[in-house]
Amino acid sequence: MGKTIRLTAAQALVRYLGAQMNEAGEPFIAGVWAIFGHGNVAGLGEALHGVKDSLPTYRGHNEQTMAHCAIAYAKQMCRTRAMAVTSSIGPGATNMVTAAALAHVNRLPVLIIPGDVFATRGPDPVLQQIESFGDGTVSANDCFKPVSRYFDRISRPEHLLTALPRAFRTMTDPADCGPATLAFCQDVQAEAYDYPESFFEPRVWYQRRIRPDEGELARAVAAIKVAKRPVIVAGGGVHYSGATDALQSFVETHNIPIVETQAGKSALAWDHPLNLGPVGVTGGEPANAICAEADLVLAVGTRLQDFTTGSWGLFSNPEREMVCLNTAAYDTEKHGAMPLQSDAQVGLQELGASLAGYRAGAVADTLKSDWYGKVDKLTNAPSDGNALPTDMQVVGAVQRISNDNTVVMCAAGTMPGELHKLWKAPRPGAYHMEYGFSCMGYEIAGAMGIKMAQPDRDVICFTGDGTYMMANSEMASAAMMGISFTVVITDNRGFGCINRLQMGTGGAEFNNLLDHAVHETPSAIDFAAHAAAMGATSVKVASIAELEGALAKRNDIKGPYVVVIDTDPYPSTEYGGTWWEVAVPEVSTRPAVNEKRAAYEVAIKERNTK
Ligand SMILES: Cc1ncc(C[n+]2csc(CCOP(=O)(O)OP(=O)(O)O)c2C)c(N)n1
Ligand SMILES: [Mg+2]
Repeated sequence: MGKTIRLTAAQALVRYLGAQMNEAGEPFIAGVWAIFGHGNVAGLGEALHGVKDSLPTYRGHNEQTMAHCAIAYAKQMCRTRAMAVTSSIGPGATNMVTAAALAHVNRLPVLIIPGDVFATRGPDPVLQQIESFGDGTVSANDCFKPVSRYFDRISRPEHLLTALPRAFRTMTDPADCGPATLAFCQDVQAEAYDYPESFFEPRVWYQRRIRPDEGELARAVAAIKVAKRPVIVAGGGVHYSGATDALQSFVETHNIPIVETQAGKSALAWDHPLNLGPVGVTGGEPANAICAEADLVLAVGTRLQDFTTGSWGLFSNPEREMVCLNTAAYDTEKHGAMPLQSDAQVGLQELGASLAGYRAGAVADTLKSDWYGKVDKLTNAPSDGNALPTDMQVVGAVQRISNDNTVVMCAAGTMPGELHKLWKAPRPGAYHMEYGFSCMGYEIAGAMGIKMAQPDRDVICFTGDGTYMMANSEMASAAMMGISFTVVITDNRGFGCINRLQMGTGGAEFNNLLDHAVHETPSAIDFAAHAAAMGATSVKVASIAELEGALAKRNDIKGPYVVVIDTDPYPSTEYGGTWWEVAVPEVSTRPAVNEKRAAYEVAIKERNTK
């Protein structure tokens, strides 16, 4: 037997984390976000202190948002690095369940280490312990099971010998990628064991690049070769695979236009002639027109969620074939698609080699110029002295002060749709949108994670008042750690996008805008003062011109910089878009609802007969 080393399980875990490398020779786990409690302070906390110079520990303010920061970091790093997040048992742990779900939906790596109850059960029930009457093995951490790609409970020190490699395999496997949760029993963290020294030898986790199966490739090639009007739907997998160059050379060789999902946006520069821009419910007219007519849809690295497919109403050519190129087998057969399981980069290269000589027909270039003419009109609209600015004008102001180094980010509210439609992303990675879970409260922590991933980038976060109110406390972490990014708060005094959706489904305006909510005193939140209280530099501006002026100063400011502007909750970009299925009540006493229900039934029928 080889040499062993006596360590507590917590010491073993942190030592193992430090030895896991990515292909570039960097530690795969860049740092650990931690909020301690009785479930992790003595065990894991003490162990983390021992390695703090090589594996930094960061102190957050909320477990969910610490995890959002970690997830945004991994997304911006295209999954080549990740962070760990640890909490105590009970509420600290369950606070991370939402973030785990976010990482699960978006296929992003994060190592979640909640403390767990005593494996010995000696002191049961401990503070914060859930007691299941019918199952002695259940703890609060069982909530992570459906939202983790790998879940394990470390109830003996030697469990780490199998659990940790599985967790890393999961986080570094492009197909399985997602959150790995190791629920770490409090007593086990502190328990010593003779670990084999070989367990801690440095290990490199290489990105697996699955090559296409010959038969799948041949069938996909045959389908593409006969296509007259093919289109590529570029998803997040294009970025994660590092396939943006491969995509560009593929489309240029074969003259195939691309359209971009929220996660795929910036796969090609916005002004590349073959980039027809945003697709789907938050998409533009060029992309949606080409998708409606396409006889072949090549979906690359996309989960094909409803915002992309227009609830499967968009790809409406009756002759249409769909090929799903995806590293995850699960995604390759959606909606009867022809599977092409492969890494995006390698898959595009191999498809390209087999398609030699194939070129699709020309795409009308007026589609794009018409669209961007409309975009510019909205984003550059002159201020109407009396009216509140629109969110589109805010996008325009930010676009004008941005440059090639800027990364814009967002997750929920009005802005994801506006940015998808209107933002002109100049290069891959310039657009970071969490629209798999579209989780309110991702933004501020996420912006911090992006800046930690790419300290030289100019990170600009868009957030509505609603999502700011849901989770903002990592602003204080960013201020404390001197992490610089810009936050644009569009304050329309409520949940503007949901209010519009409510009206769009025949509903009465109710419980979304603050004025329409039960209140005694009208809500008037001073966001600039609030952000300043947490250590941010902040300013409230009264116009689009002032917004531009304030944003132009952002490079001189250290730490988070918050610019607040009041906007009109009602207008949004009406151009573009496509049907989105939102269920409307079948019976109602309100005529507006009945009218929308009738339209809904027509739309479903149309979709189902395509
Ligand atoms: C955690 C969470 N809760 C609820 C929702 C549903 N939702 C999506 S956007 C939104 C309102 C966002 O309001 P705000 O941030 O002010 O953006 P606005 O549309 O007003 O610009 C709500 C409630 C969500 N996406 N995430
Ligand atoms: Mg709002």
